[in-house]
Amino acid sequence: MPKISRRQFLKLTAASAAGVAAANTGFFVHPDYEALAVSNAPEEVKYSHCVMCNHGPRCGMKLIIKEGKVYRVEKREGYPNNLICAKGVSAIQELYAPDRLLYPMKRTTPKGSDDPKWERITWDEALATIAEKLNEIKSKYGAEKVLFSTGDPKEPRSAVQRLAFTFGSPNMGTESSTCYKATELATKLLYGPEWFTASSLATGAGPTPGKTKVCIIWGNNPPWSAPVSYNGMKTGQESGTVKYIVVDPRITPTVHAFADVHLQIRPGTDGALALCFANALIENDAYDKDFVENWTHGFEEYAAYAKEFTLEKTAEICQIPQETLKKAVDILLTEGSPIVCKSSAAFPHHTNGINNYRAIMSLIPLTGSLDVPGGLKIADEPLNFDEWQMTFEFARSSDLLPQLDHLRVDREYFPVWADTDQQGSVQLNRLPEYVETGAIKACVMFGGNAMMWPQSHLYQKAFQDMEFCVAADFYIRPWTHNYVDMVLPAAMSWERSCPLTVFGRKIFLREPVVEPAGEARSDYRICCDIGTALGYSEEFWGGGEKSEENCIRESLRTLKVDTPITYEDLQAASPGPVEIPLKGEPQNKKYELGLLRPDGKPGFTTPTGKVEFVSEILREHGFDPLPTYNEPVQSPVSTPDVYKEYPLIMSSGNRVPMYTHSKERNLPWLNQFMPEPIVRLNPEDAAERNLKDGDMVKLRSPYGELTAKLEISVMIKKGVIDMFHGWDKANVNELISRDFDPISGFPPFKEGLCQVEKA
Ligand SMILES: Nc1nc2c(c(=O)[nH]1)N[C@H]1C(S)=C(S)[C@@H](COP(=O)(O)OP(=O)(O)OC[C@H]3O[C@@H](n4cnc5c(=O)[nH]c(N)nc54)[C@H](O)[C@@H]3O)O[C@H]1N2
Ligand SMILES: Nc1nc2c(c(=O)[nH]1)N[C@H]1C(S)=C(S)[C@@H](COP(=O)(O)OP(=O)(O)OC[C@H]3O[C@@H](n4cnc5c(=O)[nH]c(N)nc54)[C@H](O)[C@@H]3O)O[C@H]1N2
Ligand code: SF4
Ligand SMILES: [Mo]
Repeated sequence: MPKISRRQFLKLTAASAAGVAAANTGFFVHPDYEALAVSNAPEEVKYSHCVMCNHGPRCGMKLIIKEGKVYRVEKREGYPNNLICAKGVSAIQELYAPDRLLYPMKRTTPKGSDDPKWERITWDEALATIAEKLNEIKSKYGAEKVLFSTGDPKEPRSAVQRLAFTFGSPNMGTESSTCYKATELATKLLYGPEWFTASSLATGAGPTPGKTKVCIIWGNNPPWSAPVSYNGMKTGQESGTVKYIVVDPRITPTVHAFADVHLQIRPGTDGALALCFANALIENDAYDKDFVENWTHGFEEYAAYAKEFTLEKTAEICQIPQETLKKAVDILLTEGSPIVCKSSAAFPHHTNGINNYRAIMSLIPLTGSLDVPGGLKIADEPLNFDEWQMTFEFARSSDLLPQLDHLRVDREYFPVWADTDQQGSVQLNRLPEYVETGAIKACVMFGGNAMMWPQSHLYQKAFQDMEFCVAADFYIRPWTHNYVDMVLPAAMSWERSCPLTVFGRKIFLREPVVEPAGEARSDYRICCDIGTALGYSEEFWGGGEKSEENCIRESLRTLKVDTPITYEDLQAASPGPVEIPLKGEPQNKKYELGLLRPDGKPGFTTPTGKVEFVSEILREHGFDPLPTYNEPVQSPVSTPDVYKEYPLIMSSGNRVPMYTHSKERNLPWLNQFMPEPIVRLNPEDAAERNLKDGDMVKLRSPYGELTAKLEISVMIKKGVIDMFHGWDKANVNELISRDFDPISGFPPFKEGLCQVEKA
């Protein structure tokens, strides 16, 4: 039975103030493990899914329940994703953790003080206070001054959008301010702002067995960050016909599992590498002339620019040996197309992130690999679901948002983002400025985390300076909640039924498998309760216990399908799905068939109607329209003076298998694998500094410093450090600059400069 140290246990139980569950034993595994193990109570089987990573894969789970408690987690056969990793099994500890938030609480000391002295309040009091404060701000300053937000938890999004837009604020922002949306934006600049095409191409895809010739994996390590997608990629590999190029500054499990060639690149220089590949393909006549001639815009300019990126120059920029680079180029030239690029939502964490990514993704049209078998496929007949699985109509982004769009808080800072966003997801990274200028005065957040951002203290101050701030979460997280006025207990995945669980064309009903802990309520119910308290009873069905069912019914009512699907249909099919068949056959080359544009004409939704190597949207906004390669804002090349004092490149937030962002440090089953923050350094860099494995080291940047334990590893490229984010007492984001990518507003999490020395 796993044990936790006395220190960890004290940490867990320290939070057991009123409203937080008390620990029952010193070795926290499961509150009733021993009793349930010998209990003769009948076992019930129920079905749900896991949201322990980022509400992304949603691996199916068969749950064994005894005496009303989840006792065992098993694989859910027949579910689209049915892998269960260590984090998935630990969802039991997440559910029953002794420090779970159980009741609404209001603070009784000023915001920002070390101890908010939380006081339990009733839901009635909480809802009345929220309604009074928000309505007061609305009448004094305007509804748009209230920000609605979600963090990495994606599932609450649609309900929070519905709440924001009904209230009259277009200012709903998500963690996608640092994740995914930049890949989507780069894709929109290539293919046009229409969301369905962009979202199906944004992060690329793995190979199709027997069809794909080359798969280039750019900065993505799925064995640790997405085991489900790793399994899929393995299947592609089994055909034996795909060649893999892996581009990563670290020697990851992905490199071991796949790479025919590993390009151990200097962080932030991928744009140069992609342009070098483009140049080689063009110079050797190995590109798709037909596609380029008929369906693309700006080829001549792009080809002329790419010419600058010779093998020699690129090897130097990217710090890759020229012979290794040549091997990769030879694979591209000899294997032919279609190719696929597989990347990740976190890839553009660079000051030149958008343009690096545009350069990468331009290789798809250049090689004629768009929407052909074995290439990057565009979704067939996409359903009108919002990104997080209620309909656009449910989220009210189709009817209310367009009328509110002019009140967006981000347009002045990030106009390309604002102009191409159809869903209502404002860029949040300038939150300190929004609050400082009075553009935002209050916030309602669901699963927010102030440590998500570079120089987190500015965001903590922003929450603190607002007139009112309320947060719904599973736990009280001091690094965020010390700066808010009120916390609300949110129900976890197994305790709730919203949103609908959609995989492609399969819709599953998720029935709650246990009662919510304490007075926790699901995010959908909380939104309906707040909406009702604000005076929108009709839009939120009066809130209350039937809120989730009402939300599901509304989503199904607004689902655009020939044969309507009802709640009862889903119940009857459960635990299986209701599947919506395609009307026609899956299509290739949908741009030829007029399936990508609202007017039904062939082509794309870009200003020119073609794939834009040279972006007219960027030109219109005064940016260089080419996928230009720019050095990171701080780098050995662009700031040699800073580099003298900080001679290491800081790569932060590369995923570790046992944690998701700031979560799960309170779960003993996971915490034992990495009980404290570590900084990884190459053996040569460590030797130069006289450092030993396990030394406590100081990590410094021009912006701050922290202390962590050193792990010496050949995994990381010489000259680069590797540190995970989300550590309360060693928050690497305090060391990162706020030099945002000027197009996407994304922070440079993976390219700044730093130094490591003995603590
Ligand atoms: N330095 C650095 N910083 C980074 C990154 C990096 O690579 N490097 N990555 C960025 C990326 S890609 C992302 S996505 C963000 C992470 O985004 P964050 O929002 O920072 O993610 P988490 O730390 O998971 O915090 C989520 C919070 O939501 C709560 N929560 C979880 N599920 C639910 C739910 O269903 N309902 C409610 N109400 N609450 C819930 C959790 O308890 C937790 O407090 O971080 C970004 N920050
Ligand atoms: N266990 C776990 N899983 C997660 C998460 C988590 O926190 N924990 N977070 C989830 C979220 S929100 C996201 S967005 C995804 C992220 O998923 P991924 O982006 O796949 O995350 P990583 O596994 O860190 O892979 C990124 C790889 O990029 C490399 N890299 C860093 N800088 C550069 C660069 O400049 N160029 C190139 N070519 N490579 C670079 C790193 O060395 C690393 O191996 O993971 C999701 N899954
Ligand atoms: S990969 Fe692991 S943490 Fe993520 S959904 Fe699946 S089981 Fe849960
Ligand atoms: Mo992310």
